[in-house]
Amino acid sequence: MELTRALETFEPSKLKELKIELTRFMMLYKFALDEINTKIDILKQEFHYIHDYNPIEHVTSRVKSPESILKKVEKKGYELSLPSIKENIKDIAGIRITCSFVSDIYELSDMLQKQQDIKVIEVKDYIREPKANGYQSLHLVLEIPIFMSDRVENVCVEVQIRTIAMDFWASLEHKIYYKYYQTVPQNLIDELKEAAESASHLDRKMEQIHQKVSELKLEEEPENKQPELKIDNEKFKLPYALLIPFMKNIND
Ligand code: 0O2
Repeated sequence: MELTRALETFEPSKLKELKIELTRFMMLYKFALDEINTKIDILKQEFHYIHDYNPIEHVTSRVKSPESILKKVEKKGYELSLPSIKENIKDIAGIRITCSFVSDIYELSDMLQKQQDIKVIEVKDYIREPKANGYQSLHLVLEIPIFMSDRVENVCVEVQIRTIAMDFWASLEHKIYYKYYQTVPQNLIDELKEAAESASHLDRKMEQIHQKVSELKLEEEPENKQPELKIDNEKFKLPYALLIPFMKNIND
């Protein structure tokens, strides 16, 4: 009630100024998400063309709502100002990538971390070291420059990379505990951890099967088949005459 009264006494021009400032602030995070999403999409397409296989199941992204930002500021006891929020809250822009296999997670993470315009601020590997409750995921905080009309701003994006099984567990764990403020009984904590271990076992099993099938596919490849390449679902046969000069270069 007090806040509503304070807002009523706020000069309209000041309120408008504040709204513009906040919009500019939030926009930066939206642009940072666009940049990283484009990078992920390029990696995904490149991977698909080269290896004829897509390591990414799906990608979701979100900008944290001002309400959630405020909650986090209060919970962590940060100063309530835009520079402090930018400095302290690294997950205002968040991307979640679901990969097919655990090895894809590390491959994708390496590819992102190697990009020249990306600065790695933090890596938390909850796959090698799962949280006490069983939560698994690879978390990266990446900083990317955003080129505005009059300035360059370095903006952080939190990237969470996990498998379908890890995502399944995390989504349901969140749903189960959402707005449950009591102490969780130990037997339920243990059962949830057991479920996370089962998810991890499933990941290992599926990856083993995937590797074995990939080896079988390689063995099956006919030796004399004319090579071809595929771009946007269009197949192009590669004439041997085109390949010979390249072969020479490789053999030199
Ligand atoms: P939301 O709504 O997903 O954004 P931080 O609070 O981020 O400063 P922390 O806990 O060290 O500090 O960060 P960490 O470990 O990198 O985890 C942050 C995010 O990971 C969480 O964001 C969740 O998305 C996810 N996460 C971490 N632990 C768990 C877990 O035990 N279960 C589930 N389901 N998700 C988890 P937010 O801000 O909590 O929420």
